[in-house]
Amino acid sequence: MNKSEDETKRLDDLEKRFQNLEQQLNIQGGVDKPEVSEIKPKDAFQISTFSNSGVQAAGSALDGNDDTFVHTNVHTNPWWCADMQDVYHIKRVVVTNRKEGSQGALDRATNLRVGVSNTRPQVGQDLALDSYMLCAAEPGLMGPVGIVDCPDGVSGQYLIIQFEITAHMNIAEIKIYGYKDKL
Ligand SMILES: [Ca+2]
Repeated sequence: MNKSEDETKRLDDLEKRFQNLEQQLNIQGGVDKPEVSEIKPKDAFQISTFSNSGVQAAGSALDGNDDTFVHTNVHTNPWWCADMQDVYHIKRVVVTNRKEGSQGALDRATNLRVGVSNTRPQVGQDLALDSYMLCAAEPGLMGPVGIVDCPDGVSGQYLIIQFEITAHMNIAEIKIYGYKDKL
């Protein structure tokens, strides 16, 4: 084998190794960006449910109907939580406020906080502001719709919505977007 043949063989080997590597990455999805889609939790709960009506339970924020809303008792920093049943990376959360109601009800959505945890919050118990991983905190009135985008690394099984205010909590809908790690 002369020098030129030797060089050709070396380049061929390199190309084969590169192709193998490419195939492996494609199989593992390593070159693809993760696909973000809507996460649809089946289970939700909240610190308490206002006793006047059973239809204001936590699941009212996941029923796809902007006319139904959750309603807690008055708490300092009331919270709502969805159990996503698995660990997800959260990219975006859309919170729709209740449409109408008693005077000032819309203003209960003040100082929105969105976060995740791998520890299930306990119904009936306060949730400390520093007890979960924060996606975003939005000071002031949320308005009709609050949209928060999470930085990379926000992941967990439980999606938490909290308002830093002493009031009832009323939200009509929560939509969660993210992705799960590939196996
Ligand atoms: Ca609803």
